[in-house]
Amino acid sequence: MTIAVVGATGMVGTVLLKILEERNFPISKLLPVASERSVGKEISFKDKKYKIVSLHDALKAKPQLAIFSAGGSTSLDWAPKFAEAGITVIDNSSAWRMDPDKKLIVPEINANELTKEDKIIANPNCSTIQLVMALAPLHKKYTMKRVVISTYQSVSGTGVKAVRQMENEMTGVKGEMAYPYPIHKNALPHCDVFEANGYTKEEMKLAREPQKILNDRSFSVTATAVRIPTAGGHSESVNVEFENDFDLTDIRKELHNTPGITVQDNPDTNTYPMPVYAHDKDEVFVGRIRRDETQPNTLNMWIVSDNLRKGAATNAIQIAEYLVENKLV
Ligand code: A2P
Ligand code: 11C
Repeated sequence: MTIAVVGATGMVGTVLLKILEERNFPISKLLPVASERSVGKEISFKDKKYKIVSLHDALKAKPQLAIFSAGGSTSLDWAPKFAEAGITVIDNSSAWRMDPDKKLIVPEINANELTKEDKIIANPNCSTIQLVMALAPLHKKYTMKRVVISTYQSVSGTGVKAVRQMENEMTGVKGEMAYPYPIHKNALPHCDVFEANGYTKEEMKLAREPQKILNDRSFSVTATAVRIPTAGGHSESVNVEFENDFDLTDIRKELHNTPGITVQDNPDTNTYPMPVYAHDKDEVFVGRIRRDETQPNTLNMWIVSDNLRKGAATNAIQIAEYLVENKLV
């Protein structure tokens, strides 16, 4: 099929192209799209060179599928135009996630909601995807009441400018700042912009998106999102209170049996998930699984995943694969 990748020169776009190639996604024609600044430049895909095209030209070419990862405003402006032309859009921005008419999909959890009529499909936020991957099987079995999460997020989630800021600071080079403060040797309790309630937008994505994905508003999530000077993935410290009691062995077994999850949990051998290990992998890694001894039916765990892969590109491509396999596109 003909597929457009919008934001092909960006942090997520580059990984999207790499994973489309790795998974041998059925592509007869690729349309790499970026801003007017990049039109005409070349990118490589499967040993061939492709010229970057504009959004206008990509729309005119009428691909069957377009994966957008070029920021919220590009998606707000252009996804409806593509959809009106009959093109199915998988959107990686936050633009459509909480729109009641759009589905928010993590394929392992709710791909079965998708139909041919879904023309704009939202990909959840990176920190949400790895969280719900671990919560979904446990919620099914023990029923969650409340989740308290603190994140330790990679600079790659902010984009190319932030990765460059960290590298410049590490090597003592003066350059453009993506953050209001240095990130090297620092931790910023500030991911995305602040909202009126004092939380950041990233924290509110973590509060709202899991309820929509799990189609259940009976549990709540409260979050603190922190940017740390790491590049390979996001980490999360998660405390979950359930309605029902659990056995730790069963929790490990549930997670172990969940496709897409790898349990790394052995204090005797210092085995636990870390961004350096999760980097460039598609799984969600879970460890430090232990009972919260201060409260009944409550669990602590540590979740790590590559935010550019399962947190963004891999999840979007899994949605595309589901659409193709089920003839929905
Ligand atoms: P460009 O490289 O031409 O700026 P990141 O999230 O890593 O910053 O990348 C953002 C991606 O979105 C890049 O590929 C960027 O292209 C693309 N992009 C930004 N603005 C637009 C726009 N108005 N139309 C199309 N693509 C855009
Ligand atoms: C971060 N979660 O790491 C962001 C990146 O809503 O898609 C992705 C922003 C989004 O800051």
